[in-house]
Amino acid sequence: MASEANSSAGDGLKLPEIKFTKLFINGCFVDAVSGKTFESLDPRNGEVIANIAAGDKEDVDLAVKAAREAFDHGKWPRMSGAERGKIMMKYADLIEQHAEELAALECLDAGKLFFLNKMNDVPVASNLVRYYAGAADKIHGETLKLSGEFQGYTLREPIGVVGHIIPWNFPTIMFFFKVAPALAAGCTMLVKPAEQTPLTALYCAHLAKQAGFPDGVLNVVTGFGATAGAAISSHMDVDKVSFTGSTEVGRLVMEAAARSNLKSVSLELGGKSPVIICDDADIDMAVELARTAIFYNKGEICVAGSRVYVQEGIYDEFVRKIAESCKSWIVGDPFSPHVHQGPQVDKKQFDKVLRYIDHGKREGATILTGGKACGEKGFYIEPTIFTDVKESMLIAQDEIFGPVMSLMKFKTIEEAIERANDTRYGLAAGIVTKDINIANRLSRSIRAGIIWINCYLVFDNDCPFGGYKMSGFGRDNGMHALEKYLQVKSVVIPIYGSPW
Ligand code: TXE
Repeated sequence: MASEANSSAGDGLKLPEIKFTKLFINGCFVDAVSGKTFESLDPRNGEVIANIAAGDKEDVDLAVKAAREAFDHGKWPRMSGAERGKIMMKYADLIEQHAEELAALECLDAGKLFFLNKMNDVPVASNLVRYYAGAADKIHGETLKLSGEFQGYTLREPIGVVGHIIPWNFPTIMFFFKVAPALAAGCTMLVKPAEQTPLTALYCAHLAKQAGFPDGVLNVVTGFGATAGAAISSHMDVDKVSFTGSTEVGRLVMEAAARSNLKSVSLELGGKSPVIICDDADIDMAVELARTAIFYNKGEICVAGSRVYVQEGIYDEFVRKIAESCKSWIVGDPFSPHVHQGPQVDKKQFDKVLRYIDHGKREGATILTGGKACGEKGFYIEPTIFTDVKESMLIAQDEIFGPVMSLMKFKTIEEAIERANDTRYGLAAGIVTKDINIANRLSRSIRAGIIWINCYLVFDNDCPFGGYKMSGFGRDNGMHALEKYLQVKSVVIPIYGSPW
């Protein structure tokens, strides 16, 4: 189970030992049926971190069988919500106690900043589990006064066996975005982490065992999308698939669900989010906000503020200041506390981002800062800003998923609304203004699932998150996420005895 990685990280931190590399099915770590493995790579240098079990259809079948048995005959869906909540609270404590190790694994596997993982991502995960643990005993239906001499009530029951297919940009948070509400609802499940970042999901499976979840409730099948992922979305015995990833694969997941058993589907997909900065904005604050909105997590975040619209009165000053501010944005080893931006997750994403940068140059946009790879090895890219961008350009339409901002000038609020909505996506938007009327008008007019006014990237357990348009449907976080994992059953009873 153990394997070797590089023994040192930036600033003298010791790299974590990799203890879990096998599939987690029915409470045990097991090899893939085929015996095959795949390499998980360190994005700092492209070197192999560990060989991970490559799950395929047969392994998905075994995990679904375990989850089905745990759902149909096991304790988990039949326990009181309070009992489920108690085990989940223990799980949250364990996640918190292992924050250092989880943060380091995430850094190694995904190139995400170690200190942010530890201070943000892991606490977000444990708090999510606590939030839904608290909700587990508050799932109730309605009483219904029906016409005629009947009364009724609704039951909200767990939807069944859930398949969660998750991406690599926030591996730990995504795991719990999906797993925590589904556990609270009483579902059983399997998770397929992204092939780029399997390590924290396996570690979290081990912690689930320690927390005392019955075997089969939570299974993890590592492997590739076209094999393990597709086996989940087309499985006849999976009741729901919850997916976060690309719009292209979201479409495949929905098609597979339709072709198999019409399982319920929720999709959280890509984005091309606008940040609108009005003439009355505090420019320094707006610069800081816009910079973080795009470069946070190296731009590998579905809500990245990749299109920045600045009103003409402050445009020139904004351009000057944001170019200046990029000089202090440090790209380097994500284990170092001084670094703001680590490497892109893998060579495929690195090449994709560089291709878009080249395309932007060829389309006639102007490079204000960055524009190329940096470092001798690994997948590092300079924070890049384009000016002279038009909506018709590919860099203004496609989700680049890297540290690349398109900066544009606008005149009127009507124009800003029109251009902000000129996208097939609708995940998030930012507005910077001191005028409450403009803020209200913009927030009502922009078609996106979350609008941040004078802030950006503010998430909360209680704040629903998901997309409009081709950014998908269904919500993570908040009580809305719990709904995704519940069915409503109506029960009807005559008031004065059976009429038949
Ligand atoms: O995503 P995929 P990729 C966007 C972003 C990025 C692009 C490509 O623009 O550059 O997608 O990234 C699994 N059936 N986002 O190629 O392929 C896969 O194994 C079932 C936005 O990595 O969508 C992984 O677990 N599953 C996004 C998950 O889907 C399949 C986060 C996501 O991978 C499958 C990530 C299939 N046929 C990328 N093919 C966000 N919304 O945050 C793949 N998968």
